Amino acid sequence: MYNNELEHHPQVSDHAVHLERSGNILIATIHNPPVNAVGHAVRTGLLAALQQAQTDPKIHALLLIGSGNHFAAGADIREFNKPRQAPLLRDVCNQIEASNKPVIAAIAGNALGGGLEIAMAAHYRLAVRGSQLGLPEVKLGLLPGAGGSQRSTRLIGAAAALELMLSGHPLTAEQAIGLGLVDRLGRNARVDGLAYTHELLAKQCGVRRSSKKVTKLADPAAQQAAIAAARAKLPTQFRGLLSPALIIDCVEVACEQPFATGCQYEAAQFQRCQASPQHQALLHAFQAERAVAKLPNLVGGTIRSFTQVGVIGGGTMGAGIAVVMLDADLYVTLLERDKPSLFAGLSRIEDIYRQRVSKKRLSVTVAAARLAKLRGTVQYQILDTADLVVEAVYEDLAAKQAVFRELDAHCKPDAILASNTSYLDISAIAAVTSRPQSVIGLHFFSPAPVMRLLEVVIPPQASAGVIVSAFALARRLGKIPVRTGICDGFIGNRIMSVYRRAAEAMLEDGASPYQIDDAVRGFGFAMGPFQISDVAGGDIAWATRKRRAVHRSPQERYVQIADRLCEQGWFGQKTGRGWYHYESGSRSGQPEAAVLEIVARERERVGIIPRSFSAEEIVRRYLAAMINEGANLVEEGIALRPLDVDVVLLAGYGFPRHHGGPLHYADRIGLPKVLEDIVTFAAEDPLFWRPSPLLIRLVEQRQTFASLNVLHSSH
Ligand code: 3H9
Repeated sequence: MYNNELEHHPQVSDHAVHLERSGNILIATIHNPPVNAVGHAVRTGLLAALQQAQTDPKIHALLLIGSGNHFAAGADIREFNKPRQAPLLRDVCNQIEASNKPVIAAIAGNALGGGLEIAMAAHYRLAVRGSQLGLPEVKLGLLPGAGGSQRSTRLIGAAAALELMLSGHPLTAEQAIGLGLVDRLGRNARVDGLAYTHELLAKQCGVRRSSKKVTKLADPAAQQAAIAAARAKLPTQFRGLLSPALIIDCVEVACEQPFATGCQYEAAQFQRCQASPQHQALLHAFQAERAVAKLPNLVGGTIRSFTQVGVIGGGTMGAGIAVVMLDADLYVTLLERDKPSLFAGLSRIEDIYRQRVSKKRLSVTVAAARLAKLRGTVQYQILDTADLVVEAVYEDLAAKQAVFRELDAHCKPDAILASNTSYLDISAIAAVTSRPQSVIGLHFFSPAPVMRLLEVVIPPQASAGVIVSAFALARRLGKIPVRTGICDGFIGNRIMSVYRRAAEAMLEDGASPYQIDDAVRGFGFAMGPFQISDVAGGDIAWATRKRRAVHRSPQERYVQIADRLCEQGWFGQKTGRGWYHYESGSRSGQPEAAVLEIVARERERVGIIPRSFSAEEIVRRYLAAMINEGANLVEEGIALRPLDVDVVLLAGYGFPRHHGGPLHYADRIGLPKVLEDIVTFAAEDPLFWRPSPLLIRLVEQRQTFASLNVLHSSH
């Protein structure tokens, strides 16, 4: 057995790459938890392994594996903003390929980015079934920078390489073998890797250099067609993005130029990407999405386990939440007030699974297994074993309090009681129970199974155990949890109501809804505010405006145009008319002359002479409103850090990821500039454009929002 032959050689073992010998094979294990990122120590360790393999005549081959659940998840992103330290990954890969003794990579878990580049530089590749092989650099605004674009094109051809690099999605081992990216499937990286290496040695297979492989490039016309097809998609799929365009260029060079020229070209493009604001923004988004799940100010608390979940209310939101729970393998009991509502709720859930099956996103068997964990009830006592209950009834404090009184009476003492309210005071809901420490807000976004954001609303009474459990649950549900304190609208909806008001003011002052939507899309949002209103239903925001009317200051500028539309029954897509009109059943709207007439009449009524707006000014005002309110939320302690605001807008409101979120973007354009804009706008509406005290302070101290992220994260 190969395992019994293992010898350990601590004298050559580097901290991040363990070396051991198995007969005439040197095994190098990348060990850099949590994800085996290829940092400086790993690169140095790999070179030491190569050196050992080259110089020791008893070694005939080098086997590369990873420890834990990963082969290697890519270059170490923590080194990105530091000076580069030799050896560079590109040189390590080239030396691996140049080895005179066969190098075999045996992949288990993730081989991503630089991790896959190492594997592609090796002479042979084995992958454990189910492992993931990908080049996700594009998601960080980068491209493979260690020869990956050149080797992948040679190994799998331009079309597959482009798909791998432009999508950033990993291939499974099974897909990778189909493409020729790996040579062998296995069950265990070490055991099967050793067996494969022995087999290669026995057959005297020798080295096989990826850079020399030409068979996949044999048909230049096919490669060019793949490149042209990818370029044609740039304006629609990757509008305004740098790295996708450069990835295509690199593939083209790989098809036409010698390997060394291609690598030089790739290195130059990698550096261009690395220096771009897009990379900084995407890196910030990646790191911020992980940082939000950390709660630096929280002490203690034990994570509870979840098996059974109750969901109160089977409307769109409740049904969606039930699906999220079922998808996470939890047992779900849906409670409704009467049998007809219960049947309607249960069939909504079934419909979601039916659609997934018909779209081939889920197999019939898996859908059936998930639905088998669902039951319905109209009696609260059935929820006595639930570990968590999420209430999703309509937004009415009294109705929610009534639900929580029932839950308090029937749920077990350590159950977590959560409300999905999108603006009500959770403390007032908790107050009707005998256990306010167990009450929390879990604000899902619609459609709940799709949207990754989960605002975790934390009332002051909530216990540490409840909070950490909610965050642990979010991870299990595949959501990005962001802590928020209590205020009307929490982080996301509060900011949205402000930038919507900025958009409506521009509308009344002279911009058309179509011009505003266009400008906002031009910045990178998928939709503008008026399109979103049509999708969400104008009646929802109308109800909120009516609710807030009693608290509205008479001095506040209130634009009534949206109300005029709603009074006509024009609520958007669902009524076939809103800011746009929709041909029967169509989801794409057309500008509506009648809307422009209403807008003109309203301007006349309030005595506004319309003026023109450039797209640039529209975006500047829209974002200034967003940034200012984001700063207010941090100042008030509703959001823990600026990065929490960024993640809410990125994960829940379609803020373009390559701008990193509103507060990251504000840092980039410069806070003095943002403040100057707000002060200028304030001349026309001082109540709305009140600069946030935090923004003023940061400008005075010549600081950035990012400085507050660092402060809080190091607690
Ligand atoms: C690249 O390779 C460039 C090269 O082509 C060229 C170079 C010249 N480095 O996501 P998780 C941390 S670009 C350092 O929660 P999961 C992460 O921050 C890179 N750290 O786990 C977190 O830390 P913390 C291309 C990293 O199981 C912890 O690991 N590669 C890195 O849900 C756990 O992460 C990628 O883009 C890294 N590369 O998912 C892959 N990756 O606990 C990026 C993660 O302190 N990574 N961390 O918050 C991923 O996609 C996921 O992390 C992965 C695991 C799927 C691996």
